Formats: sequence, C-alpha cells, structure tokens
Amino acid sequence: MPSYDQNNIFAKILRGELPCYKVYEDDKALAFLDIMPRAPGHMLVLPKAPARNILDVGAADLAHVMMVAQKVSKAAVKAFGADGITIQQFNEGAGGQVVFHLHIHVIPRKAGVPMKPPAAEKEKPDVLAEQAKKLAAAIAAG
Ligand code: DGP
Repeated sequence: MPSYDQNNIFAKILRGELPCYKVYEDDKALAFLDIMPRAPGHMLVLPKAPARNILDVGAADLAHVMMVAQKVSKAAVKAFGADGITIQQFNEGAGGQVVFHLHIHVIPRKAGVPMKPPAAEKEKPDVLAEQAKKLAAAIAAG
C-alpha cells in the first residue's frame, strides 16, 4: 500500500490550509460537510492522526472516529428530520477511495429519496454554510 501523502486535500483542511464547513471538532477528530453531497447534510468524519484508510489507521483512532460518526448521525436525525443514515467508507482506489485520508461518510436519508451519484455536483456555499450551522448546533446540543 502507498504511504500517507501529507499533501492530500483533507490533510490540508486538517492543517487549516484549506477551508471547510465544520460541524464538529475534538482533539482527535474533525467532521465537516462534503462539498459534493449525495444527500443534504452529507458529512465526512476524519481522524486527526494521519491515516490513509482502514488498512493503516490505529485501532483507537478508528474507534474514536466511529464514535463521532454516531454522534453526528444522531444530530442529523434531529436537525434534518432524517428517516435513516447511510454510512460509507472507501479504501484504496480499487475500493472507491478518491481522497487518501481516512474518512467516514455520514449521509442523512429521507424515505424513498435516492442518493445522488458520488461527487456529482458541488452544493452552493450558502446552502452548505446554513446546513453546517444547523448540524453544529444539533451536535453541540447533544
Ligand atoms: P472518497 O475518497 O471516495 O470517499 O470521496 C471523497 C469525497 O470527498 C467525495 O464525496 C467528495 C468529497 N470532497 C472532495 N474534495 C473535497 C473538498 O475539498 N472538501 C470537502 N468538504 N469535500 C471534498
């Protein structure tokens, strides 16, 4: 497996070199909106530790990221009235991974509404900003 690339786009977001629509942060994880959402409120949860994917992440970092994925999922149900949540996570190009810093997709779903294809279109900045605000408030409220 290739080694971790410090210049991948999510590493730059984690270092604050690129912006994101943040919904949650703690000492070990960051969650922000996917700018090409498959459904409204589509979030990505990342460990802060450098890890390419599930094949090299430390067990404690993986466990923490999943705990955060659960936290933001519950908030999405409250904030978006989601009927369900789809969790996706891709590993290496053959597994569908495009950005090589481990991330869990948390996708709020409405009954009967299909997801858009992956990375189909960029959402408008004002829509993302509003959704991030709503989700961050729901997450902070627990
Ligand atoms: P994958 O590695 O297959 O899980 O796909 C990467 C996802 O990351 C895809 O849903 C689109 C999203 N994405 C790509 N570039 C950016 C970016 O600069 N910012 C954010 N927030 N999401 C991005």
